[in-house]
Amino acid sequence: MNLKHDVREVARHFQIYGEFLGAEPYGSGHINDTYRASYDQAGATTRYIFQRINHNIFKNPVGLMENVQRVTSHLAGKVVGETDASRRALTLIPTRGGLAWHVDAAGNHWRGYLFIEKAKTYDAVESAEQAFKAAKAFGRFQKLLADLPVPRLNDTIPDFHHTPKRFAALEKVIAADVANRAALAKPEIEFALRHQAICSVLLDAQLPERVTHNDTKFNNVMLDDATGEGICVIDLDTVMPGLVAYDFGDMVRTTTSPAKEDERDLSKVGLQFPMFEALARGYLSTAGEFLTPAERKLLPFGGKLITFTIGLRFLTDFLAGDVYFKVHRDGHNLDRCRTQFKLVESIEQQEAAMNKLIEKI
Ligand code: ADP
Ligand code: GN1
Ligand code: MG
Repeated sequence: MNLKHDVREVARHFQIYGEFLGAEPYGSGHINDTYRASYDQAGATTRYIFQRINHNIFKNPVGLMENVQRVTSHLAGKVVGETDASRRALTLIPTRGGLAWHVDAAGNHWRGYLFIEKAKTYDAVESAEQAFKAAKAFGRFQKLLADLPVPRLNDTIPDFHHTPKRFAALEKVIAADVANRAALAKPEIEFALRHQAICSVLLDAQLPERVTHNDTKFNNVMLDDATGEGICVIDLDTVMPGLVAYDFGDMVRTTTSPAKEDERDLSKVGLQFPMFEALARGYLSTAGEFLTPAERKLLPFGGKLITFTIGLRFLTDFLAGDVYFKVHRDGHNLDRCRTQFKLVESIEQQEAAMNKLIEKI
């Protein structure tokens, strides 16, 4: 296979014993380049993940890797002694020079992880049980990081979930219309502009800052093949100080509608209440004990706001000519935006019931 990167050459720099057998692109993330590599270790085949950090998006890859090192070692300390401990937190592979990342000749930053075997990620949720288990794992993740020692983690992307700034970025690309696409997205632009009033609600609510994941989409938690348990939270690039409403919100965005993020048949997109209920119960089973009343109350709103915000970002990228998210077909970002806005509408219709349920649990 002709790969975009020479993974064999990258892999040489990591402390892995055995013979490199090969590597292939892996996963469906929108940002980094992920490869699964196989090794022959004394007759047994063992696998590893190598990832190239997208430095166009993460401008400070070293600061990012410092975060990842601190977070993974903190989590490893928490799960030590549990069965299957090495599958419950990501484990970085050190380089031959003893660092947690390798910089290649082209200036790319690479990291290696133990491959979490016998578990999978899913691009679309299949059952309420999965929603429960994923949310429980993300809640536990926040709980385990609540006592991460100072200093504050680096902001790997400043203002990542700052919706008013995301809104302003959209207004800017609408005005410039560099790719000549605004005419193709009229209803979506109108939808976005109509919703400006919700943008600053969470920022104005004076919620506590915590260590949060910030990218809790359903395919960023690995579910155990045998038990379905959310065994390991992955994709730690955006773990930084944030609000729990965004984390819960991104779970709502990606686990309450059974459709894929880029589904074209919008009749398949919508919040299914039993999924939301499972999600809320799963999350509160681990995070419930540390949330303040205000945080708890704003969880459903977080679902609406983050879905709207990610929709804004897809729309912005569509209008800018697809410069941020990886795309695999024409109009891909517009399709993604449409599913988000459809889901926002569906949440709006059910928001009162969602709020009531959170009060009840
Ligand atoms: P991105 O930032 O591009 O989304 P991720 O870190 O989420 O990258 O990785 C992409 C995919 O690779 C994940 O959805 C998951 O399926 C797989 N993956 C990542 N890390 C591991 C790991 N340590 N073990 C097994 N699979 C992994
Ligand atoms: C990106 O890396 P990935 O694919 O898990 C994005 C998230 C978006 C998500 C939408 C660093 O996540 O913010 O919510 O796509 N990550 C970054 O699917 O921008
Ligand atoms: Mg991911």
